[in-house]
Amino acid sequence: MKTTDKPVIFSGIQPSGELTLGNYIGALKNWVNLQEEYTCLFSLVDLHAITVRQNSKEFHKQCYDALAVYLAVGLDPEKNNIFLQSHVPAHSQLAWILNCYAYVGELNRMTQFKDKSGKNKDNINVGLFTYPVLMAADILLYQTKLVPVGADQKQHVEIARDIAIRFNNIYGDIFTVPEVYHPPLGARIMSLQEPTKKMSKSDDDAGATIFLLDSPDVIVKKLKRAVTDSEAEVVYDQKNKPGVSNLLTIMAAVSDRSVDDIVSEMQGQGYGKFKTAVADSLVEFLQPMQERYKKLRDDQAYLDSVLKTCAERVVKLGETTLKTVYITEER
Ligand code: AQP
Repeated sequence: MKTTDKPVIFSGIQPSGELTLGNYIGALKNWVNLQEEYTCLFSLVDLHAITVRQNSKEFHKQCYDALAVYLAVGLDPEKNNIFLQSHVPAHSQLAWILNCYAYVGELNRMTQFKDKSGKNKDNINVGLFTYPVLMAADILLYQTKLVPVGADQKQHVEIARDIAIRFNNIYGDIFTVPEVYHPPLGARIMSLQEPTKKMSKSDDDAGATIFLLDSPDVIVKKLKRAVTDSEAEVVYDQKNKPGVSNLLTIMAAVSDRSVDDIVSEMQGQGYGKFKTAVADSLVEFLQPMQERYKKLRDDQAYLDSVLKTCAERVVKLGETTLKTVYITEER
């Protein structure tokens, strides 16, 4: 089944807190690069975000903050569909059906479920468990070809593929089987404090994460505190020098340079100078984006119009697949 002539991309970010540099390098940057070649659906996946308890007033604000970030990094709402997941009921409708084609055993293997249920012991809700099925619905609803995400989401895209293949084997060619797309550089940006752990929105140590709206002063402070190692040589070696390698990846990604180029520039400079160079490149990249963000965030009417116009388009796109699935199930 086909929805448009161009192949389709679907991806999303949870508006569950301030967006991070990990979200940018692992996801948003690639969305911007791919937006010309594909029919793109970029969602603020609010239904996923409520699998962890949110403060409703704060959450409402965060949805708009994240929308303004999407636009400020360069996603064009004229060319792309930028929308709140909850504005398109077909996501939940298809998710229920797919729940009946997903197995408890395969969901039990999901590392994100294990991590998050470990972190939220007082709220291990069913939504957290079936999260990958809702994500499969997000993807399969639009006959998605490519899912550009960070490395942590690979397992979820694989389960979406498995469910699509399983459904197609029973009912015929209903769903496009999606492929995962990871960026060539920066599929897993690491914590600045524990560089063997993913940089994350909800890290207890705010110094571990660069937020896209951090001020230059804060960025400089976080970089100064970033964990490296006891040597002083700027070399890319993920296994033995995870902190330095992470900083090299970050600098390369935001300045569109190669890691090798930065390594040769930093020969004999020591970690102090290296960290200053990383901070400078981050500030240089983030400042103009933050200027655009401020203007966009102040224009509530514009943000509302983007959500409304895109949701109208997306609702129609989603209906096509859902109808086919309903008819198929009745056969
Ligand atoms: N550190 C990262 N490196 C590369 N890509 C990353 N992504 C997230 N962190 C990194 C990618 O960003 C997209 C959206 O992520 P998400 O909102 O589903 O998850 P999250 O940012 O990890 O946030 P959570 O789950 O709300 O909370 P935390 O971070 O506290 O666990 C995805 O494409 C993801 O790969």
